[in-house]
Amino acid sequence: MKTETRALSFFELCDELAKKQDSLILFHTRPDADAVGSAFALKLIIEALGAKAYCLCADELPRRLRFLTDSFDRLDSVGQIDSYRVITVDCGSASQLGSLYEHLKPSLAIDHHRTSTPFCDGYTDSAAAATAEIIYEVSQDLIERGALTSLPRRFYECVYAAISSDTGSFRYSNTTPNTHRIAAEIIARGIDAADINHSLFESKTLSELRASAAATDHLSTYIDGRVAVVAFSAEQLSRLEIEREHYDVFIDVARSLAGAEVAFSVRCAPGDRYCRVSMRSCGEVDVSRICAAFGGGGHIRAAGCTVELDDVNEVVKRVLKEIEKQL
Ligand SMILES: [Mn+2]
Repeated sequence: MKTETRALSFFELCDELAKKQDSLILFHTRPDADAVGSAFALKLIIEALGAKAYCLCADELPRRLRFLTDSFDRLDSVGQIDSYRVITVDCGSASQLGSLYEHLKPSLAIDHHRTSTPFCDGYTDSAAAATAEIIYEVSQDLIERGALTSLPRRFYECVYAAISSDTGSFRYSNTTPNTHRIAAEIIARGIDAADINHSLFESKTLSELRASAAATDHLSTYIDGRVAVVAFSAEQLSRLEIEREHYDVFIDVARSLAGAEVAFSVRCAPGDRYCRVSMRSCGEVDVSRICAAFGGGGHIRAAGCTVELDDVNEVVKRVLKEIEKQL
């Protein structure tokens, strides 16, 4: 494993991506719209340059993101992998690549996570609300240089969906004037932003709505209501028949409780020997520091970690103890 990694400047990133080079684009497990949107937008840039590109993930495409693409590419259909440049997007650590990291060694990482463990040379901009903001800026630079003439409408739809998703439809504190500027430029191109936002936020399956109702039932508060928690054991999740791809609603329910400064969800999925923790801050608490204490990371107001224990109550206790230090 390479120990020395180099942080690229934005111009070096653009120089690298201006090369016509066949590429594999990897993104994190449990993919979200920023991971998928950034990867497919980058694929369209590389294809516009005249090279081949494949988007790979260790997990399946979640049903709710199928409006962005039909499917991911498969490693076994790529052929001779040695001839490809390997790029990661929206991925803060090698472990987030899952099983792909056993087969592929990335040479370029493009990311916006504040706490990240570099695993190869890369460009990180933690001021970017989404990795797709970086991909968009690169595309504009390549157009200015004359390396690219135009990009398909799909490119702009992917970037818009990624940014809207990571900003909670421009509501979260990571939303900047630059985020709105990029969104405005994209909408001016005639994409259907309302339709994308409907797919992202307003179209839920019955099972997802049931997951949300169960999360509301399981909501607890601690430290005078300053901390909101939704926790599910493996046994509860299988009894309630909540599907894996809807686990994300737990943190959304917890963070919507008025007065909560910190919200977190803990769940042990059926068959897992560990708990997954998602955390959000609505106040001063830096949740990336709390998650870093458990080997995870993320952003100041949105972070996560994995705790190698299947006892959900014990994990809630340990996380609360860490939060108390900052409250
Ligand atoms: Mn992201």
